[in-house]
Amino acid sequence: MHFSAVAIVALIPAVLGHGLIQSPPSRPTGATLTANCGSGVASQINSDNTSYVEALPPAAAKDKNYKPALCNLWLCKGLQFADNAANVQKWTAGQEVPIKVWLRIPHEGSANVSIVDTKTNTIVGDMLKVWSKGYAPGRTEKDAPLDQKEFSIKVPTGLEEKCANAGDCVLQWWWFGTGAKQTYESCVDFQVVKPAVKERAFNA
Ligand SMILES: *[C@@H]1O[C@H](CO)[C@@H](O)[C@H](O)[C@H]1NC(C)=O
Ligand SMILES: *[C@@H]1O[C@H](CO)[C@@H](O)[C@H](O)[C@H]1NC(C)=O
Ligand SMILES: [Cu+2]
Repeated sequence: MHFSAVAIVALIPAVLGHGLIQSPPSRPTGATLTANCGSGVASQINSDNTSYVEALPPAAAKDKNYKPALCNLWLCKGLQFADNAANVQKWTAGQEVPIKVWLRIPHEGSANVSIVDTKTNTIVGDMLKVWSKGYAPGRTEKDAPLDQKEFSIKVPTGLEEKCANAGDCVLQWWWFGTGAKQTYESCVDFQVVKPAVKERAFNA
């Protein structure tokens, strides 16, 4: 067609996406996303669920079904707890949780993993993982060091109240490609449960 080769190459990063948490299962799209964020946002994520956040606000702004009070595009890309309610992880303090990230297309930059209070969109406690630079270098997924794609986090102590109810907290992976100036977010839903052993001792 009449696209130049340069234009086509420039289009690829916008069309193909970038990354998400593959395991444990991260928030997918669903009926609640469409209801709260609108079908423009939903169809963007449906066409590429690893796509970047910056493309979403313009899509939402055009959509009369976008409800900013229920859809924060900068928290889990607007993906909704109700669409992931079947995949709530049950964790205990101190547990090591293996995480697997799909870095579909690398864009070197920074990344981190933290627990976020979904009501206030604030980070709870310390970052669980930080790559302040050098995250996702190279051109294909295999260029990225294995420990950027497969790592584990330790569930902090003291979240048994704050994160007792599914949906109140998420584990969020956040990556910013410095050159591309694109942000990627992916969230795991979990609840922190009290260890069974302790409860038995307490009741005795
Ligand atoms: C993302 O899309 C891929 C197909 O491209 C699918 O296999 C995967 O389950 C999806 N993941 C999420 C979290 O939506
Ligand atoms: C976490 O990562 C995001 C994206 O790279 C970045 O904007 C933010 O400043 C980081 N925060 C910390 C404390 O590393
Ligand atoms: Cu890109």
